[in-house]
Amino acid sequence: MHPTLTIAVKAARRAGTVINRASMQLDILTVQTKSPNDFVTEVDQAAEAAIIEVLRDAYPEHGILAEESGESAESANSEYQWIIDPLDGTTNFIHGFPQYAISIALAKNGVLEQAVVYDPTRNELFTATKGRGAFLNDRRIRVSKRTRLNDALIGTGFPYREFDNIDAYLGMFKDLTQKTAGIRRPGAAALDLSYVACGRLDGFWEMGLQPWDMAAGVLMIQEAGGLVSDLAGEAAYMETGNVVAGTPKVFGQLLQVIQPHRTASTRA
Ligand code: 2AM
Ligand code: CA
Ligand code: CA
Ligand code: CA
Repeated sequence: MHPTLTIAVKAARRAGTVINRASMQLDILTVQTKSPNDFVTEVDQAAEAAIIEVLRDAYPEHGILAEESGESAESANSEYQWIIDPLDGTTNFIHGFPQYAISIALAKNGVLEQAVVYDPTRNELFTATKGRGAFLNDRRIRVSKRTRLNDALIGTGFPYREFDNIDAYLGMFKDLTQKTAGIRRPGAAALDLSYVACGRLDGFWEMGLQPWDMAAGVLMIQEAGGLVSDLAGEAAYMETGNVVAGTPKVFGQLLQVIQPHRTASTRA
């Protein structure tokens, strides 16, 4: 394993310990509301602090972009940036619904190089290094061999914030319920993307994501032989927050169903 990835895995496992311990006493959890429908707990913050401590110790000059603490002072000058979601799926976590993960990615000059997504409830560790493939624990993973949208199981996330996009989203949803084998909404985008990478899902789409929701999962899919784009079929997903992904064949068909539902504010 690349030494940088080893550090990222160490950071993710530390956060996993924090989260697993807290999951045993959810009754004493303090939930704060950042904005309507957007929750944060002391566990998100403690997990993020644990991750940043490990990364800073190893790479003090690297920049950091993390959900709960924002962008570090080093980010402006460093060619390296860590993109961190310390607890992806906070709503699930709060409810004891076991579908959440830690997501850590490293970008060099904006290009994703390393990725870790760790599911602490199942002890599943997804990793990827640019040009070196993707892994689940010690096993090499590939996207599924499914070729037809009709046979495909597709993951998604519902809009919860930018409700101006909801009609465009619901149009896509309505169409896809009739053109796929099924749609799943597990609730943690980083894990959903990792599930595409290992073939549990054949495709995925969501609108309004943040960079930390998708950075690690995107590299995971690419290194597993899948395709990722924004709604225009281009690569601006980190900027627009809209992402479409899948096996090479399913991806194209998914994009074709989605595209007619785009609006002026959701072109890409
Ligand atoms: P979070 O738990 O790290 O905030 C995509 O659905 C992403 O949106 C999730 O991975 C989740 O990341 C984020 N999100 C924030 N608030 C949400 C909510 N109320 N319902 C669903 N997802 C939410
Ligand atoms: Ca959040
Ligand atoms: Ca998230
Ligand atoms: Ca989070």
